[in-house]
Amino acid sequence: MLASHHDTGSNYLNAKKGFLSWLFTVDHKRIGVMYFVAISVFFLVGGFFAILLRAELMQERIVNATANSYMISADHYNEAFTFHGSIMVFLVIIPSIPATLGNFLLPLMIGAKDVAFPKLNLMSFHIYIVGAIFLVYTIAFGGLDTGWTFYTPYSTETSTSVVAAVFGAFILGFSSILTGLNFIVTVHKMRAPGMTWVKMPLFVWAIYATSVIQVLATPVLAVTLVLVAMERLLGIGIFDSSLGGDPILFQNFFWFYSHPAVYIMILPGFGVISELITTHSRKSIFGYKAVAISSIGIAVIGFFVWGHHMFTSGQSAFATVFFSFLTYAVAVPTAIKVFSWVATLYKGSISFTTPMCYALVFLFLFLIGGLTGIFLGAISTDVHLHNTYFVVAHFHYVMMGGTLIAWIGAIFHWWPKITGKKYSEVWGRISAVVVFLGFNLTFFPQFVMGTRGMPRRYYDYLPEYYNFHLLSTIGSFVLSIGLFMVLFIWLHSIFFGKNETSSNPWKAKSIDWTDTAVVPIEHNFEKQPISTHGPYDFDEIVKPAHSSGGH
Ligand code: HEM
Ligand SMILES: [Cu+2]
Repeated sequence: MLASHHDTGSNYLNAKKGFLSWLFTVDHKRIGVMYFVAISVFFLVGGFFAILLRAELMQERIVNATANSYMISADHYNEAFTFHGSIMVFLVIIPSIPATLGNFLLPLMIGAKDVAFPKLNLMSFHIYIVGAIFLVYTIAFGGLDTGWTFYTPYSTETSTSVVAAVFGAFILGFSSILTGLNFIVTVHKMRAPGMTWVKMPLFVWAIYATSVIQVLATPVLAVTLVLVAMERLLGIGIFDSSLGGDPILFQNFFWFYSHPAVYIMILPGFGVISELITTHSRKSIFGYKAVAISSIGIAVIGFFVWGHHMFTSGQSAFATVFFSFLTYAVAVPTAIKVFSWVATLYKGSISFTTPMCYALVFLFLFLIGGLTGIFLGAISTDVHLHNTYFVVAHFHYVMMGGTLIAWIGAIFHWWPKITGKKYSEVWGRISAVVVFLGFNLTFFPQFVMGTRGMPRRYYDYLPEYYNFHLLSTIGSFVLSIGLFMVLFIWLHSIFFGKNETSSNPWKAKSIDWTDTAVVPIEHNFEKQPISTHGPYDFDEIVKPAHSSGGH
């Protein structure tokens, strides 16, 4: 029973009962929880394929091998990395923070009863599930072997289920667009009295900037994917050069969405980190306005750098220089954030809680991920590194080391608010260490072998890369152990964890903690909250009361 000391015991979790009361809820918190469950399941599916890939790559080169001498054949290897990539990008990383925590927290943080359009919000979730079914359908029927990027001309020629997959991604795009619209209107129209733009928590700024990109960029992907399907079904000659089309046009379209999309992935992570670092070091954020505005800066400049994915695609020299320059420009607002977090930590009263540990893991890994992006943004080095494992390592450091780690840290941070339960702090910290070690062991060797020329997306390789692949595979096993620990901590907390008794165990200052019950009630607040101070006005240095739970 989830009860608190200052309410009647009724909260959003127990207000209504039964499976259907969840499936058709319009409560933004329940919708957030449903996304959380769905995304976690897809993460397990995507992770399964990752382990399959790593297991194959652990196999030493077989002399005089045929494609079928290996654990998985060359063709199945192509399918495995396509499933892994598309599931992780479209079903996990893009929706991860916005759909789960954005939904759960946005109204709570700005003191609103719900998002602006609750029914539309529910619809976005249902659309997400339908899109996911189409994408996952290809695993069982017809396969998919194009890579998550669906590059033409291969995607218009292969015999696998490209149409179903792009249709799935098309549908998922609508979920993303509608969620973004909903959040934009919510931030503009639903803020509590007194909550000016500069009093909004930085997570809200980040979700806002993300939503703008979602609304502006996603339609381009949708149209592109429709064109791929049309090309396959009708041969209209958009991308096929024999019909007068241009396959490079696809790359321009695709990256016009997909580079902004990497900021859809990382900006919410940035938002999370600003919350975790301030709360767990009892410090106001260093340079609030700079951090807030840099999110918008990243969102805007991020639209003009897509050509850095095409340095070697025959792009003009002028375009190449132009895109390289802008790529450096986008690194500036990113660096502003990193400096600001470090300055916030400086002389803070840091408590090494599980969320803080994950925030530190994020800082370390994202720094490596971001800095290696600079090597890729420089034309002379990218010509060598493009399509090698260096790129694979780069984007895993930013997408997994960044977004996913932030997501896990955030779930730990808001766990008491979401579930009303405590979790094991000790095991939480241990999991952060195991994930950190496993992650670096998996992906750091990939930088090294990438610089030495190991190409990406190959099921086999020359003997000189064997040691790197072996290390990487061992690392992936360690990483899996760490992630399963996280899963068990959460499950253990749900079934055996002690009830949380404080409505604000971390002594945070934002409305989501200060004005809600231990577990928020159905319409969030007993009475309309009024914003009287900034989200990081920690007046006294206090150690959080929440220290340990169910161990
Ligand atoms: C912080 C500054 C960053 C810079 C300067 C940067 C730069 C680049 C460049 C130039 C490439 C193309 C490399 C090539 O294919 O040869 C690239 C690839 C990539 N980056 Fe970044 N990046 C940055 C951050 C990020 C972030 C935050 C994410 C995601 C959260 C991300 C995700 C990716 C992905 C997914 C690819 C590879 C796509 C593919 O070919 O499959 N990057 N990055
Ligand atoms: Cu990019």
